[in-house]
Amino acid sequence: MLLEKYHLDSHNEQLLATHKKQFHFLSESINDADRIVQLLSEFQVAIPSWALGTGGTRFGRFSGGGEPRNLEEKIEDVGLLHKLNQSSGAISLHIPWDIPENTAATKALAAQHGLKFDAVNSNTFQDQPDQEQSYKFGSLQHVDPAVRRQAIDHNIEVIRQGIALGSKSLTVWLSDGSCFPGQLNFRRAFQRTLESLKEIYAALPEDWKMFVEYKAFEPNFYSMTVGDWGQSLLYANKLGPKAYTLVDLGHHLPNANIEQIVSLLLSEGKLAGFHFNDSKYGDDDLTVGSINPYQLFLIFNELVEGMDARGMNHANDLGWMIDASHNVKDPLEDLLQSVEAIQIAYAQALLVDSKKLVAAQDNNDVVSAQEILQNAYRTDVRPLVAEARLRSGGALQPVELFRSLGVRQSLIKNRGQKTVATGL
Ligand SMILES: [Mn+2]
Repeated sequence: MLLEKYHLDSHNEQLLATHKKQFHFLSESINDADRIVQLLSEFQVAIPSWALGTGGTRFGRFSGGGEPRNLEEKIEDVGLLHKLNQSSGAISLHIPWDIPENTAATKALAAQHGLKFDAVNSNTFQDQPDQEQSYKFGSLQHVDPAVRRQAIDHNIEVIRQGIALGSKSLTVWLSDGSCFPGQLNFRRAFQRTLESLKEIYAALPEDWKMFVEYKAFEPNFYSMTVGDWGQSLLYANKLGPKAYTLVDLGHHLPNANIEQIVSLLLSEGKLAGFHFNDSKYGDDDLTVGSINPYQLFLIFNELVEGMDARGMNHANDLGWMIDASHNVKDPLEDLLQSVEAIQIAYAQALLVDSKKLVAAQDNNDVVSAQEILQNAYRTDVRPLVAEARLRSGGALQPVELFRSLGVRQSLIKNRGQKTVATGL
């Protein structure tokens, strides 16, 4: 074990006095500190199996050393994160990058680390070595029924794998679309995709959800067949009550008002959940909160407002997952930063005085409305997040402990310098 309980205890012991001072100071200046800490403790963010190695770009990939070599090691890495922050209690598998060879053993290993299986993700955006039909011109939209059949069967197989693991949702992200005008008949491509999705939907167990993820561009650059939330919502509405729209923060055109999209999807009861990341230009997949933390806060503000309006449970009624990866950071340190950024934005959103905000809105008091939001956003809530970790048995400063224990060095020693995690 790279991280034992006594490591956590002695780390927390050293930081405890300073932390307590900061926590008490903050608790006295806000309402409901204990309630916020409790909600933070309950809030779990799923870690995708493909984020545990270096992401790379189309120009290259620089392995970081000690990357997990198989599914078991990926589960161990997520277990390590969860031990540090007590907020990463789920893993999301991508199939066929991660196919459990022995489902019972995989499940048992995850349970040993306190992990559940979040949404399972299908992949019809690249060809696998042994596959008969090519996805070069799309999958569920393809003009050839044999290609569509293969893509549908793959999704149904992913559902089957998910059932065995105890997962409850399937995320479908399609790269289908076109690169040039005239290449595709939009209406017919939509219809074919819908018919394919209907077959997959029919294979969902009763208590499952299907998440239809959209993306504005890339790898297709003229049209995407599920290109925005309107198209995703069309599919979800036509499919039925188990189908929802999934929002990936990086999948919009620049300057899109994502918080408004979230608000409306929530009020329609069609928001599935989130893929968190951050971006400067496009689908940059950068660390959550690293570029635009105010936007993240505004999104959480709509989430909290919208979920409360519908009486939803913040922790369980939507799917929360990180979908980020890149070349330059230690993937585990990066994930710790992402989870913390999510918790900070959530805690700030919980601080918003919603009654006062409604009163300001009803009086067209624009200045007060902005003050209310920014008072919450400018509160340093990190002591609340740290207190939630402390009460749950995690580390006060996860990245610091990760570094001081030399976890990466141990992983390199155990797994080797030149390991490559499965993925793109
Ligand atoms: Mn995504």
